[in-house]
Amino acid sequence: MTVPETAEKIKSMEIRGARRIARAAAEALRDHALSLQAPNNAAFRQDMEKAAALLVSTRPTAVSLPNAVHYVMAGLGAAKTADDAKSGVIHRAEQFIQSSQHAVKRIAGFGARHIRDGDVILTHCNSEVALGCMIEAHQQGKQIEVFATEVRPRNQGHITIRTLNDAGIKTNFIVDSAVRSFINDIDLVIIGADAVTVNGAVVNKIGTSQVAHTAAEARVNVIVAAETYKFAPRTVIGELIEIEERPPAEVLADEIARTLPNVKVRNPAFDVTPAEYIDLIITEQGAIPPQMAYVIIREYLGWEIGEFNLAGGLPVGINGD
Ligand code: RI2
Repeated sequence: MTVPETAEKIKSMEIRGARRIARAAAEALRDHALSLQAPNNAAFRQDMEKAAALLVSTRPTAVSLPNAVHYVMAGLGAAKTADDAKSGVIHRAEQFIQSSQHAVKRIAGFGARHIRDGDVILTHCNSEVALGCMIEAHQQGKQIEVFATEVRPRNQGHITIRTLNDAGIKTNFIVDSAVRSFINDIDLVIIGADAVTVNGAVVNKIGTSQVAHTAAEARVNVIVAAETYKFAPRTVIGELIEIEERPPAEVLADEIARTLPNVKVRNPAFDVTPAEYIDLIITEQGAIPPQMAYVIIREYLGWEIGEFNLAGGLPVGINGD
């Protein structure tokens, strides 16, 4: 798939989910590098940077996207020729794709250990890693039951219940506003993340903070499954995560909205759950309390503060792995 095609599919959410977005961007950059016939290294770099910027501009919240792009673009490194730059980018893209697959498996393994036989689990939205934990526990023979929310307005819950159904897991499907009615039946909440900030706040699908708040009130543990590339390095220097606001028509049909001139439809796609409502974040490097998010950013993301391009735009590349 070309870079513009991938960018369009990410924007329209045909490709969605923080990990899938990141992976699709890495694949698009790899394929672009492969097909690019640049006359020299500078031209190659310039073209790749344009492609990277287009991909990053598609959705602002899921930090997995700029992190993946940053990782792949670091393959340009100190290359002196277009050929070196090309193989650097391809190598980094392949590495990212592989390590992302590996991360999902490791998180599933770690997460499953937190699920006990007989647990009733609540999940919100459609997170590949969160589902991976539940499926792993199920495959280990633990009898689990899941409550999955609908997830207005894009109904990602439909994808979640299909996956759970196909895995043979007993599942209850509820509207988002029914969470509090069922919270006393729940043993554990497991969700994914689009971004984790330096202070351990988790940015995830709209409604997540309500779920976590409700869980905290009922003393139900909340576990977040998130690969390290969902941690947001720029929050170290005070940058806030931008919350994407999507088209009003996702919430209210245009023909109805047109008849309501005094009504403005708001459609934020994500919200922020503070660290105090999260018990554990499970990464491929192990489980951490949210307060340790800084360590993940510092130790595993491989970004140094000096690498941040403070003027905005893409971060500058780094050398090596
Ligand atoms: P995985 C999704 O965002 C959801 O918020 C989900 O929890 C998160 O990405 C992580 O998904 P959207 O693309 O990477 O549906 O765990 O807006 O699959």
